[in-house]
Amino acid sequence: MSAVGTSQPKPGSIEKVGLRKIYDSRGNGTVEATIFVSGGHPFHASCPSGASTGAHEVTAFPEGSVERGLENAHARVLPHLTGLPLGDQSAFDRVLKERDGTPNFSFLGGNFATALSLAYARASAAASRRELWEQVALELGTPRGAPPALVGNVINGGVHAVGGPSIQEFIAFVQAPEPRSVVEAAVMVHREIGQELRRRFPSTALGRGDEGGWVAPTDDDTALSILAEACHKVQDSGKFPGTSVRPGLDLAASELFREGHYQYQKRRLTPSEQVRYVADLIEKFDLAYVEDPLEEEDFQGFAELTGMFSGRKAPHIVGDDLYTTSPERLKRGIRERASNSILLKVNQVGTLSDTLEAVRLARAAGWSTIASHRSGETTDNWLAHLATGFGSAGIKCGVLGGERVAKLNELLRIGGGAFP
Ligand code: 2PG
Ligand code: MG
Repeated sequence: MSAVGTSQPKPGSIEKVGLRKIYDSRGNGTVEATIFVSGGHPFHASCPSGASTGAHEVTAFPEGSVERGLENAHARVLPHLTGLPLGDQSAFDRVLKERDGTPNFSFLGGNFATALSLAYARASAAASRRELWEQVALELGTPRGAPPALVGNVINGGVHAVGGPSIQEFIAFVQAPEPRSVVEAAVMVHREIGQELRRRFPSTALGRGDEGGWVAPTDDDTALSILAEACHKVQDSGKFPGTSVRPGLDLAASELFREGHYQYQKRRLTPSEQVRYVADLIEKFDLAYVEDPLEEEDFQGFAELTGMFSGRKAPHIVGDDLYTTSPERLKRGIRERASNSILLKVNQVGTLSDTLEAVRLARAAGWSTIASHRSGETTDNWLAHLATGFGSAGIKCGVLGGERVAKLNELLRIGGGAFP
């Protein structure tokens, strides 16, 4: 982070940097960075990986290999990090970019850059005796407010599941004044859906997909009705006063787009039919959240859909693959009014600094931000800190599975509250 005031304790400097190959929740190799600061204290951060990756994301690993990333990092990057002072995120991230020397981290790997950038952010926050979320909030001038809503994936489809619906994610969008209700209400939606699936498919083996949501042999329409029903049930249960529980979707439409059409199990739509279809779903199911309703190059289709909804009733219309967290692509989206929200995934762009820039741009445009996990996750919990520090409207995360719960439990810690 840049300067945080003169009365702060003087931050230290980087003594040594280590990298280690570790494994994500799909069993794929990824990377953990460790930054040792003067005095020998280590700060770790690891990086998740996507499956439905956007075409404009930075390269995750050079030549698709964690080992090659380790070699390249040791040869050309790590020696230049030793001795750097803590407390200047943009300077640190600039060194990563300069030493990488490519426009898209194809030498170092965006996942290496992400792990390093976040380990550095952790070390810097600690040097200023702050939590990571506090440091980020200070950098952005984020006021303390309600916790982010949980954008919780409860039914998995698309490339995150085998034998499920074509739409990638059926989401419970849960908003509450404090994080415990957020988490408990989302878990209750997940359970309700499990019960309903058991009732409908009594002799089918049901499972969970990559993000911990249910996988069942349903089509999109059935999955959406089951989701909406479960959200209503939890909302009406009276157990969570002041809490709003509404359905949402990540269509991950680039994954459905083939030869100019959106290809679902049971329908094949032209781009303009797709806009109408999604608009109808928003109205029919009162969706609070719609991510990637059109494929990743269709700024115009996004703008058409966004233009149909305005004011307080407008759902979050969120660009994920459309923007890939890139400030440049976001600027275009803002100019063209393509959406009203951006999904933020640090490893799509490779550094915390560029992600902070995307937050600033979105804020200035009056858009919401949603800080997101990836489908292949580690147990690291920095996402909870970023969602809070960014002042994001939502944290996108699965509801169950150790690597998802790690972030939700961290939200409870950040949210404060009394012990125990
Ligand atoms: C998405 C993400 C996370 P992946 O499309 O939004 O839910 O999936 O990490 O596979 O890109
Ligand atoms: Mg997405």
